[in-house]
Amino acid sequence: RTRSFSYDYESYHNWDQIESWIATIANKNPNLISRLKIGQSYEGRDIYLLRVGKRTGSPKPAIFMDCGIHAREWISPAFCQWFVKEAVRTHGTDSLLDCLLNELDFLVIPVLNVDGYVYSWTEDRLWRKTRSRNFNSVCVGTDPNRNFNAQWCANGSSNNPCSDVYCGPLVESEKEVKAVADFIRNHSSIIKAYLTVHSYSQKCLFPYSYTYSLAYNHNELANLAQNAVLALQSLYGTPYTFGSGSSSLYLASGGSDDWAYDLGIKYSFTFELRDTGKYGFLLPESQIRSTCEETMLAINYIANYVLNH
Ligand code: ING
Ligand code: ZN
Repeated sequence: RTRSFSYDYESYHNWDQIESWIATIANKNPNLISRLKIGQSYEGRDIYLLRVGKRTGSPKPAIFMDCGIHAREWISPAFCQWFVKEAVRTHGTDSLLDCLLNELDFLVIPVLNVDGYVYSWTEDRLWRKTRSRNFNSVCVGTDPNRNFNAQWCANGSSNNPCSDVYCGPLVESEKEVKAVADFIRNHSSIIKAYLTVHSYSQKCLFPYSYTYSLAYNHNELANLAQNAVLALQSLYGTPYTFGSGSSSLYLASGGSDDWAYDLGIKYSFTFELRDTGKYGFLLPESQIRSTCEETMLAINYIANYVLNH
């Protein structure tokens, strides 16, 4: 009832390949996947969202997940593609993911910062930001994960367009950020969890990053993150830590997970996938499979928890 096709999930793919993958996987699996365009990038590329879940006729809760906010973190889009592939592959097998897809939808953005992703393939492998032009500066781009409306442009961000953590000229100035924020606002009643996938440092983070203050359900988030990390580690023993962004990584305002949390999505997590710095953003393709397999366990754990709470 689902149809697979040949695609190498253990290689990194350029945007042209990912864009055609998005079309194909949606077209071949209409009972499980639908494709939406949620907006366009600064350079005019389409931003896609895949809704993954079984059609039931009644409205379902949803878990939102984006990949590729930062251009150079190539393992992130590889993971979102792996996740969708696993939904197709395990359809009808009574696996945990298959059962979850009876009850909820995953709303998956395989690559959010499409212009930056293209640039990281063609010009600068370590590019992070968007590709929007800046007024009165030769420097290009805004950090999309400093551009959300969460104490925008305060601690851990810069108002210098040449900085890699430039917050942008205005909140949601980036078309990519505006597109995802509008989508989430318009679907906030069904979205029960927000997940965003980055690399690297092997961490499961939750609000807040913009302050050292604790989230009101901090203990629940810490417990959930701990169990998600334990599930992940059960496969290959990959060491992961967890905690609020500010205490576990650094103070950073304008991040998407803090914004989603303050909008009312009480389960909001940033995953920082492999590794811890040996290869950093240049994670070898030989680690895609193991990284994605272990991460699936954490995502499935969180989804199952959220569905039952
Ligand atoms: N890390 C994130 C960053 O944007 C983060 C960490 C998470 C910041 C949540 C703010 C909010 O810096 C990477 N690797 O991009
Ligand atoms: Zn990142």
